[in-house]
Parts: sequence; C-alpha cells; structure tokens
Amino acid sequence: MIDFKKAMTDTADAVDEVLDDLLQRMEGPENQLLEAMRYSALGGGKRVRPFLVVASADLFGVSRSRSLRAAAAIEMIHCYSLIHDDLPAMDDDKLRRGRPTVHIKFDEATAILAGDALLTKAFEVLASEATHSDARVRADLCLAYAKAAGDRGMVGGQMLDLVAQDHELDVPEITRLQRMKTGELISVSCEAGCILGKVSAETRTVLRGYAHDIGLAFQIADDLLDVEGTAEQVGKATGKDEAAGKATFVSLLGADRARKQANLLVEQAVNHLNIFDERAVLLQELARFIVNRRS
Ligand code: GRG
Repeated sequence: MIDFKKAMTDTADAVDEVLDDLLQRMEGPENQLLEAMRYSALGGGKRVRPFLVVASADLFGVSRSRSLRAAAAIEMIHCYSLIHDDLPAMDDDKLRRGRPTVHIKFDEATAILAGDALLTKAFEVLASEATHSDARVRADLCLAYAKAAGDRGMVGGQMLDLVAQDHELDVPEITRLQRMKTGELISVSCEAGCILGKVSAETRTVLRGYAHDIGLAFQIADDLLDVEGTAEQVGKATGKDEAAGKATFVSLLGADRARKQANLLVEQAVNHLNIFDERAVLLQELARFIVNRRS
C-alpha cells in the first residue's frame, strides 16, 4: 500500500535539498539577501505545489533530477508571493509558517528584494539546461510559469482581491478571483509534469481538470481554516477575512455548504485521474489531504 504521508515528507525533504543547493550563500554584505531567501524558502510549509510537480511528472516517467528543479522553482514563486503578501502594504502579517514573517525577521526592503530575487531565480532554474536538455521544453515551462504567476494569474488575482475590498463579491466573482490568485499556481504545478513528460494535449486536459478542482477545494479549505483554525495550528493569523469584512466561500455559502462543495470538488478531482489506475493514487490522496488538512 502507498504511504501518502511518507511520500509527502520524502518529496519535501528532496525539494529542500535542491532549494538548499540552488540558494547558496555568498560572500559579502549582499549575503543578507540570500539569508532572507533561504529563511523563506527553507522555512517549512506543506510543499503542496512541489508535490504536485513531482507526482505528475512521475506519472510520465520523468527523472527526479528534472522534476525536483521544476518543483523547487514553483516553491520559490510561492514563497515570493507569501513574502510580498505579508508586507505592511498588503496583508501586514507578522506570522507565517509559525515564525516571524520575512519583513519582521529582516526588514521591509530586504523582504521586497528577497521576493523579487526568488521570483527571478525560479526562471533562472527553469531556463537552465539541467532542468531539461530540450530547449523547447524549457521555454514551455518558462511560459507556463510566467502566465500562471503574472497579470492574468496570481498577481492579477491579488489585484482583484485588493480592489474587492471596496465592494461585495458574489460566488462567481470570488471563484474567478481565487482561480487566478491560488488556482493558477496549483494548475501549473500539474502542467509542469506534463510539459516535462512531453505528453499529449488530451492527457494535459485530464490533469488540468484535476488541478482546477483541487485548486478551488484548496481555497475553500483555506477559508474554512481561517474561520475554524487557531494561529497555533495554522501557523499564521486566523479570523482575518471576517475581521476585514471580506467575502469568502465560507461567508457566502456558510461553513457546511462550503465544506460539502470542497468534498464534491475533491471527488470530482479524484475521478478525473481514474484513467491512470493506481499510478495516480498519490495525486488522488493529495486531493483528499487538501480538504482534510489542519494547517
Ligand atoms: C503578493 C504577488 C503577490 C501575490 C499574493 C498567493 C498569494 C497572492 C498570497 C498568499 C496569501 C494567501 C493566504 C493566499 C491564499 C491561499 C494560499 C496561497 C495559502 C498559502 O499556501 P499554503 O497553504 O502555504 O500552501 P504553505 O506555508 O504550506 O506553503
């Protein structure tokens, strides 16, 4: 039987090793930048996105030496978004992954630069020959990551979120916002496995369906944790959405309906992968983990 928890831990350890290697300290006072990048990227986290990259790449027999680099790159982009999201100009958070946020541990300017450098580093890693010998694959990876992280993806979603503070959003609007802000990075994590494996458009569509459903389920679970979790459990401040009067899936649907919707999405995600038989068990387990997680 497949041990999902062990697979998660093993992948997290392997990604940490690659991140440790890619974010080497340097001589001189500018090393403060590397310390801040390392503090963020090597400071825990569930490593859901790297797991998605590795598990989807495994489906297509991609070597770990390649998939772990694409996994490290997605975690760098995710960490950059967390650093910038925690800044006083955005969410103004002091706690992340159970530790002081980067601008508290270092300072605001260093946090901005550490985020910038993690984002840039991710593309350096993707564009490097060590990630894939085929230049077309490397270009496709860069394009997909850029689209997911940029104005039509995560950053655009963050802008929508900021603008939304002035008016009430409805469920379709929240769905679109979250799809961009959180969902696109989750989707591209699965897509990376497809790009590395040079799979057919049909296979890519199957993974896209799975990623779409777990992305929304992930966000609903995050909204539920914000209402039901404690800062100690979750590793970041909770109750923030309600305090800010922010519309979320939970505020609009109520906790019970939101939970039912998340479970439905997970079952749908699991079904998408049935064509892979037992080869996709880890990805199916991850879908269930996403709604049952406590942090
Ligand atoms: C500031 C450019 C910029 C973007 C911000 C993704 C994002 C956009 C902000 C993160 C803040 C947030 C609470 C987003 C909602 C869901 C989410 C991405 C939660 C954090 O991801 P996890 O749970 O965190 O995977 P760990 O720590 O486990 O990696």
